[in-house]
Amino acid sequence: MDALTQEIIRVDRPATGGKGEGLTEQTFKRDIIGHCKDSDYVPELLPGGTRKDLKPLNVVQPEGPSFRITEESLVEWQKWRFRVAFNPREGATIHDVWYDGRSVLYRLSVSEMTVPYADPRPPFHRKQAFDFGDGGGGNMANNLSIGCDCLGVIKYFDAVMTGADGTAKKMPNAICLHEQDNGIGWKHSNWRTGRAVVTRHRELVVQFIITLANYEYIFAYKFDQSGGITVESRATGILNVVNIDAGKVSEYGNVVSGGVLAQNHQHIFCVRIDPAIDGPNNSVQVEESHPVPMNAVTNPNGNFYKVNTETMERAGFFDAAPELNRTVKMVNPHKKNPISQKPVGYKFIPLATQRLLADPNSIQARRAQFAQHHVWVTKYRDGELYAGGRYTLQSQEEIEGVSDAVKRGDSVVDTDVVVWSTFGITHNPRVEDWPVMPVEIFQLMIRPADFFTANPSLDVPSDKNVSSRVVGNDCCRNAHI
Ligand SMILES: [Cu+2]
Repeated sequence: MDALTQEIIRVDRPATGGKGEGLTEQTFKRDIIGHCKDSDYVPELLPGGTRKDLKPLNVVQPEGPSFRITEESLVEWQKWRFRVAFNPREGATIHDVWYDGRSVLYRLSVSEMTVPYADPRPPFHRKQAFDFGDGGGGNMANNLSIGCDCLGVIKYFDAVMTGADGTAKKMPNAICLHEQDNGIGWKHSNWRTGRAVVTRHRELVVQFIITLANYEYIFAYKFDQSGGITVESRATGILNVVNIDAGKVSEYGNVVSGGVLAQNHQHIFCVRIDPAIDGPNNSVQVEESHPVPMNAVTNPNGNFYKVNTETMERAGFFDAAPELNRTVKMVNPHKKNPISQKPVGYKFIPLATQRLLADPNSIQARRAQFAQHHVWVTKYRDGELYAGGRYTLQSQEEIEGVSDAVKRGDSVVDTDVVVWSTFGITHNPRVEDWPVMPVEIFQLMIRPADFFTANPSLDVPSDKNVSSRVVGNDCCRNAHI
């Protein structure tokens, strides 16, 4: 359609064929949905209803939560202290993170994500979402509801958005904050004395959820008692699908239900980390563990491996290397750990997930340079927050995203550095992803590395949880072991 004259210029009928049929062949029957089946996920529409063997599992905090919120956005929880903010583009962002009076991060955010589809048939070759740049992680945020999206004692943060007419609009419950138990934190049983000491791994979770058309993404910033920060992303919702003729299969995706072709695609996220390890001026080290050939003098038994640490001099990019355990360390070069003599820092191991698959000359690849490498290191610049550039909607290429920032070639030694971590999933859909997809979980684990002088969670109490109890006899009468 010509948007100006509102005139229809052409009608395209997408191909619906299977393997071996051309990109534009018109193979469909007149009744194009006759072979499609009902696909429901709403409980009252399920033919068999929901399962009946679940008992309640309550999260009870009789004395209330251990966190404290003041000045609207200042969160204090045990030794952590940070601020929570919200904006239309990125959704929830974390600012000014301190642990026990020491600065850790200046800002933490989900910067961008892209979802390119791999079906070459027109018009599907155009399918590529930039969820934060196109729709807005904040614009599309859900109104979270108690007892469903978060369990336990919940603090909700409202957001204020700008309406299309420029007026301020309150978006209630856009972010939730709660504590959760994530299994064991640390444990040791002394075999000499028989004494076991065990602590729980409690986390403080800042969560927001976005719905972008068919998909849902659940993002969580999780702070733990050992000084760790985990950025978690969960993909769920409904696959983006197209029609396929009855009985056919396709090399462009998987048939997940009658007449339903779920096309192959990728989801590639980028998390922006602006560290402030004991102050704003930091450096980035890349640590690798290399095998060493057997050698009569230095490695006579062949078991030695060497750890190489290099400081990045200039802005640049590199990729995950699980074969070298490649690790990114954000360090303060002026402050040494008194025990290890190494600079204090925080580290993460880039997730070794597949990078963007589209041909480097394709529009998909040109629009998403950030998705072509796992780690980007840049020097801070005001307003430089978006990995895929500020304007992604109908873009032809990535402008002023991380790849342009790196091209400046700034020195990144002992300065205000920014580290960008790209990871994701190559999603070749399964039948089990239909009609609604079980969550696919990613976790970027940012951990202290010689920042403290010992395990910071040593002083977590190992108190017994008094509301836990042994299963009663009546419950397991029919169990056979
Ligand atoms: Cu997917």
